[in-house]
Amino acid sequence: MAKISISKAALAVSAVALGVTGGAFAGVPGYVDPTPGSANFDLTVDAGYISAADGSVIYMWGLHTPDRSLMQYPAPTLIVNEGDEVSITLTNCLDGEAAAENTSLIFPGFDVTATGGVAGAATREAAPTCNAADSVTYTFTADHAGTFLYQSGTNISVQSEMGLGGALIVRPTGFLHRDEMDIPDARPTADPTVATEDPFNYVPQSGNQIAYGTGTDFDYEYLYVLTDIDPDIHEMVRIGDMAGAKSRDGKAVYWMINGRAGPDTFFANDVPWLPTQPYGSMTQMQPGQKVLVRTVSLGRDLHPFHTHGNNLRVVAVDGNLLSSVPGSGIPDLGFSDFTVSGIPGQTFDGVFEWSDLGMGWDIFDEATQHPVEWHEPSARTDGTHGGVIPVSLPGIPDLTFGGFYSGSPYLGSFGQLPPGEGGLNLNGGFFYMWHSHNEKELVNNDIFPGGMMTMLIVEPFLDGNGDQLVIPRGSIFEKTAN
Ligand SMILES: [Cu+2]
Repeated sequence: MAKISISKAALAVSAVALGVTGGAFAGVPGYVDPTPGSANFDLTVDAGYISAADGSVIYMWGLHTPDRSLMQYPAPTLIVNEGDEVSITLTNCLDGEAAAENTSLIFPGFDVTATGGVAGAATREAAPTCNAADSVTYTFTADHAGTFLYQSGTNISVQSEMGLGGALIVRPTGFLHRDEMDIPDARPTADPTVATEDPFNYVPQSGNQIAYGTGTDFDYEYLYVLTDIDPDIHEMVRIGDMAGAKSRDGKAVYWMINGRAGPDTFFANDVPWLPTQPYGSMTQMQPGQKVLVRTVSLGRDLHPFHTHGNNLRVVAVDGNLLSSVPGSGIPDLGFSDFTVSGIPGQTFDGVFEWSDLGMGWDIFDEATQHPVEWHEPSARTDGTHGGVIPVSLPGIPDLTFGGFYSGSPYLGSFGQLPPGEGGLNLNGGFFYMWHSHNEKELVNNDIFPGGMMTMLIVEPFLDGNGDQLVIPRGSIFEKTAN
């Protein structure tokens, strides 16, 4: 047993070093106005640089809130409540840049009033003076819940490419964060529906985590802002050749989730070595839980997005619940698919679920290893309780591993691996790649693997030390900037 402890400690060190765990998980980091009923934000446009995972550096235009001195990519995620009067003031600090020009913001799906600045083609624009006197304020009522995008409304083909776009989330009326996830109660219960070997029960925590209505409840939520980058356009803008930038058809060689190219997507939020790319996208859940996937497509390209491990059930598109009965909150017109297209300019919300049902063996290995593993009782209806893996695994010399294999087919377990293998799977979870199925987008400027790719980890209920493993909720990542 001592040997196992040592190897787990080594696993922990290497996984933390890679950033797979530790720090703030992905969730939906974003900004909220701390004043109840108020939704005021100040956004500044600045130039800056981001890093792609192949080591290249790309010139960007981005937005940031007052708590940050650097622009960020994508733009700050703004989180408001249904019914809020939203007010966003834009100040343009592109002064000094070779291609400095006016900029603006548009909020598709809302009836916006713009004041200040100068008239532009789509809305009022802020001149690049970095002077508050030239700022524009956009106000609108967040009159319906959902996942929305906002982006530049000026010279859009270039300014959107340069990074001026992000996500806006409107919480529905009645939304209430849960402090904790639904966890199995550590105390045995007398519930007769739970098998005697499994004396643990789920205890729903208070709260009302819904995306739209009662039929869109979730345990965790994650945001995926999908973008693509043609670095030649960025270089033209950097040297002041706006005519060249405007005339160029985008030819992306980088594809990003939340402003990062894989495998930087795995890192936690706010890692110090990516100061202008604060949002990770590593997705975590435990068997039986529901993950809300909010997807925002801000690039030029269509991305057929794969959620390995199970289908994604799409419940809303462009902030509209797919329901035949308006107001019911039930997405009865939703659809389930393994590949859902992220269409440029569109958002969609999907609910992802994963359980051991139908796996064909008991993923908890309760027959031999975890006689009282905490688990989701409802997933125990396929007759595999206590079942062993139904095939003989090949010998170790015949296997190829990769860093994410724990050495065991059982959740929360570790097996022997050859020296140098494994090491990135801290808790013995199951890793699934979530990615664009346009396979050319799985590169960083032709270097594989990378690009529009992240991971889902189905985590066990116990960590490598046998302690309860709690995945933090998105709520703890909300920041205030005003
Ligand atoms: Cu795939």
